[in-house]
This record gives sequence, structure tokens and C-alpha cells, in this order.
Amino acid sequence: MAELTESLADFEAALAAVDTSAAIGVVDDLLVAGVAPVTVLTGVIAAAQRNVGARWQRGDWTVAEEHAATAVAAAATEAVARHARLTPITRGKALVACAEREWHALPAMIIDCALRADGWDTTLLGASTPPLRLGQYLQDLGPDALAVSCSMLGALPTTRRFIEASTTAGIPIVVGGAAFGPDDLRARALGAAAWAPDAPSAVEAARALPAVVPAVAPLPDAAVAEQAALELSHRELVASLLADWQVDPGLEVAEDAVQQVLHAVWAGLMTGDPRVVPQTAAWIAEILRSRGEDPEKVTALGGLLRTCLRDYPLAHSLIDNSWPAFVH
Ligand code: B12
Repeated sequence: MAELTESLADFEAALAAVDTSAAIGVVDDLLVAGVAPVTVLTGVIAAAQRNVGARWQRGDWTVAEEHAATAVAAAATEAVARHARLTPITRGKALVACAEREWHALPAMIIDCALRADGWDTTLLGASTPPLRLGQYLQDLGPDALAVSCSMLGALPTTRRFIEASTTAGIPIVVGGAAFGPDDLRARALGAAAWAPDAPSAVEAARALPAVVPAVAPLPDAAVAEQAALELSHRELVASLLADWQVDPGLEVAEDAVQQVLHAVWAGLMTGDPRVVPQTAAWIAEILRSRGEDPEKVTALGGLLRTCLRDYPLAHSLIDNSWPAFVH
């Protein structure tokens, strides 16, 4: 849609200039022209945000620039939400949340807004909700559905705890976000009733949810125990990998890379999806390359992981089998 391409360019310019009024103006114009809220959310706000991420990943934008742009995108999403709230409520109650440790609140805001525009009576809990607090909300609000957004692999274990709490109460849960990867494999492994890759399909998935679901079956004991043990030793593992990995000591993203790779191991154990490992290795290679480091240092990181995970047999074999031999 040519109109949307032009609006996306204007919206991106507003993000770069940290011009909240201009960003809200772009989305308001589209809504007034009759473009559906969900199309504005997906085609403009989400698309622009992903480009913001690409700029940070390439090192073109600082974290401060990324934060400023995200605040503008959040204000624009709120403008779409004001419009969406005019829609009459024709469906049930939905709770929209991020798992504990998940600070990417904007994707959840977008999903909340898309569901509200489809007639759901939504309550948005925002970033990083502890499972105990979620249990309280489930009891107090008695929702018909729960929607959980998870961008970081490290928040998949707490997402699983949400799924346990929600299905124990019979409430179906739909999940999405970057941490789930490109298909429903991780979502199914964790016991979600549905997964969707974007806002329009989230709306479809929520409509198709069953009224009641059975409690999820337990995950394999050995994998759960090993993930818990890795979580307990996380700080020491991060410190040891950072001490031994020979990258420029001033490279700020080294810690993100090391955290992320350990989180990928957690995610691989919890979901049985080994693709998290090469995907994370490729992401690390990309951030190294964009900051002038040799991406081949990813190979060395794989070696260090094999050593530091030797007491964790499942994690060790996950790395052994899935760490790429070469990263291009
Ligand atoms: C903004 C941002 C932040 C902000 C978030 C602020 C906020 N209020 O949301 C802040 C600064 C807090 C942040 C922090 C971090 N971030 Co960040 N962040 C981003 C960024 C640029 C945009 C996220 C976003 O809003 N995307 C737009 C949304 C709408 O797109 P989406 O997530 O794909 O969502 C769509 C679908 O997935 C789906 N969906 C999403 N949720 C749901 C839910 C349901 C129920 C359904 C059905 C569907 C669904 O529908 C959405 C709309 O179409 C991304 C880049 C990117 N590519 O997304 C990085 C990114 C996610 N962050 C990244 C990283 C590394 C971090 C940090 C570790 C960095 C650091 N050291 O600070 C921390 C970790 C914080 C944490 N523990 O959560 C990496 C993750 C790398 C990886 N391999 O996973 C990314 C990809 C950047 C990059 N290119 O490297 N970040």
C-alpha cells in the first residue's frame, strides 16, 4: 500500500527526530482516513520499531537514541489505543502481559491495542509481571483469555510459569514475540493454546481460542532441573565467559552477547528447540561485525561454552550439536 509506505517513512523520520507530535500526527491521519488500527500498528509502528532495533544492532544508534525513539513509538501506540477504545466491547475479557524479566513492553501494548480494536475488554499489565502477581490478577479479574508477549529468550522460563498458572485456572493463553522464533514450535512445547507472528494474526488466534483448557502437562524433569541450575549459577557463568572471551574489553555488547547465549541455552532446554543456538550465534556475529570485531570470535565463544557447561550434560550437548562450526 503506497500510502502506508509513505507514512512509514514519515513515522521513521519522526522517531529519528524524537518528534512525538509528528509521530502521533502520522498515525492520526491514517486512522482518520479509515485505515484499520491493526494495520497502523503493524505496518507503521511495529515496522518502524524493528528498524530502530536494526540501527542499534548495527551500532548506528546509541541505546539513548533507541530509548528516545521507543518512547515516541509508545506515545503513538497510545494514540491508536485511544481510537481503539471507541470500539464497542463485543468479546470477553483479555489480560495482556509480559513475563517476568521482559522489559519490551511496546509489543504487548501493540497486541493490547489490536485486541481492544477487535472488541476485547483488555487489561494491559505492562512489562515484567512476576508470576505471583499474575496469579492474583487471574483471580481478581477472571479473564477469558491471557495474551503474553515475550521478546527475550531469558523470559521464556517465566512465560512457562504464566502458562502453568493460567491453564491451572482453565484460562487459554496465546503467546507471541521475538523469543518464540518464526513458528509455533516453542509455544507448543511450553503448552500455549496458540501462537501468532504479528498483530493481525494475534487477533485471529485470540478469536479462535477454546473457552477452557486443561492444565499443562509437566515439562521433562531433567531439562527443567538443568535450566533451574543454570539460572542459579548464571552470574558466575557470565563472569567466567566474559573473563575468558578475548574481545575488546571496551565492547559494551559483550555482556549482552554472553547473557543472551546462556538464555538461549535455557530456552533450548525448556522448549527442545535447538535452533535458538545457531540463531543466537548469528546475532552475536552480527553485533561483533558491526562494531569492528572479527565475527569469527563466535567460534571461540562456542569453545568456552563447551568448557563452562561441562557439568550440565543437556546444555553441553545442545551446544555441542548446535553451535555453528563457522559463522559468516
Ligand atoms: C525498543 C527495544 C528495547 C527497549 C524496550 C522498551 C519498551 N518499552 O518496549 C529497551 C531499551 C528496554 C530494550 C532493552 C533490551 N533489549 Co531491546 N529492543 C528493542 C527493539 C529496538 C524494538 C522492540 C519492539 O518494540 N519491536 C517492535 C515489535 C512490535 O515487534 P515484535 O517484537 O516483533 O512484535 C510483533 C510480533 O512479534 C508479535 N507479537 C509480539 N508480542 C506478541 C504477543 C502475542 C500474544 C502475540 C500473539 C503476538 C505478539 O506481534 C507484534 C506486532 O506485529 C528491538 C528490535 C526488534 N527487532 O524488535 C530490540 C531487541 C528485542 N532488544 C534486544 C536486546 C539485546 C536488549 C537488551 C538485552 C539490551 C540491553 N542490554 O539493554 C535489553 C533487554 C531487556 C529485557 N530484559 O527485556 C535484542 C534482542 C536480541 C535477540 N537475539 O533476541 C533486539 C532484537 C535488538 C537487536 N536487533 O539486537 N530493548
